[in-house]
Amino acid sequence: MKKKALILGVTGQDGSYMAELLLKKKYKVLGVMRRLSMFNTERIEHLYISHPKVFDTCYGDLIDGNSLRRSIENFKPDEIYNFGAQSHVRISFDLPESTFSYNANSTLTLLEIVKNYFPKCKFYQACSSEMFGATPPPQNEKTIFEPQSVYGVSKVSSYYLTNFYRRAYNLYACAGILFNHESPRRSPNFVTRKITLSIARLAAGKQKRIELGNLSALRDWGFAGDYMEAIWLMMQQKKPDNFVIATGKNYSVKDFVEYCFKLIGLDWKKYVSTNVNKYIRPAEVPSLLGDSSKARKALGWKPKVSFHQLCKMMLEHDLKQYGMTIDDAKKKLS
Ligand code: NAP
Ligand code: G4F
Repeated sequence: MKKKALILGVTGQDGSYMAELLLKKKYKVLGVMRRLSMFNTERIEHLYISHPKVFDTCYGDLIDGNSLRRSIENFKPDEIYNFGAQSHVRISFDLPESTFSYNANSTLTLLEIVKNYFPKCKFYQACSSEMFGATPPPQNEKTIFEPQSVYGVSKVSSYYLTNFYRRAYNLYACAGILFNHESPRRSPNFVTRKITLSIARLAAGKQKRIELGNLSALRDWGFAGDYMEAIWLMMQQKKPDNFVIATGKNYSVKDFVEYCFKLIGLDWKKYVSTNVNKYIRPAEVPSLLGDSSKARKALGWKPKVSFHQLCKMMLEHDLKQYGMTIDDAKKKLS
């Protein structure tokens, strides 16, 4: 019998990589997606074609408990992966209530459904290094939370709910505390993808400058594909637990910009300006650096893609959209 996995947030970066990984591992996968006025299945479109019998999606919304219950009841999954969220930290300052509902209340709804109707079903909750907020690095599973946004607080709530349901009702419920992870599928309003897309547009003559916010923030950036492996491993252990997933190295936003520009032979300072008023956050998370030694030991996991490989992978992908390689862009701009 094939294992069955239900993915909330399947149209997002992580959900799409996780769907691919699980299909490779011969799971049957059902993705839950919300109704939008435009189709938003770009990241998973290929899966309907490559896996017609074992991959499908249904409509469901994080704040529509009946829709979640119905999708779980109909599909009867062995594992649920909850990646669904309003995942943009800056935007959570503009949309605090809906962010909290999507990210925290929905976790409670899902855990209640699992507890009441499918107590054998394993549950993964996507938590975040944003929960550490202002606590100085390095951060691991024992680090105190000091979130700096409603997004961070919502993830702390989802973390405690997951832990509470595991303890009180003996559910197999894991919280993954993932540090920033990126890929060519990252939404363009996160800083890494904004940078690589803007450089590609610059090389294609479609943009002249890049406007950014805080360049000194430090992040521990890994590759999303690597992090999905860690999550799957978490869900295959004898006992459920919480794990920090990170590379253990951090770089500033400026480092990311500088290296990507260097790849195409340009001096970033001539093209990048900062607009602190536009991009500043009421409270910033200055430095994230994960200590994932627990996951490395217990799960035998380690990241494969380095920071510099990640920058190159993302830039190569974005240049390709304009029919260019890194060398083409270098020649064109020299
Ligand atoms: P993402 O690309 O923004 O994906 C979020 C997913 O949630 C999308 O599929 C989105 O659907 C869905 N969603 C949002 N609101 C919904 C609603 N009301 N009903 C149903 N679905 C809804 O985020 P990601 O980078 O893949 O991250 C996945 C999860 O990990 C999130 O919970 C995020 O907070 C967490 N996380 C991410 C990182 C990171 O660095 N990427 C680090 C730590 C934790 P639409 O496509 O319709 O918007
Ligand atoms: O790319 P960001 O928006 O990601 P942020 O805030 O670190 O959040 C991401 O990682 C979290 C894990 O730590 C996830 F939980 C969350 O869902 C999300 O995936 O910003 C990174 C840094 C920030 O310090 C921000 O102030 O880059 C700085 N930044 C500078 N200029 C910018 C920009 N961020 C964005 N989005 N856009 C800019 O122009």
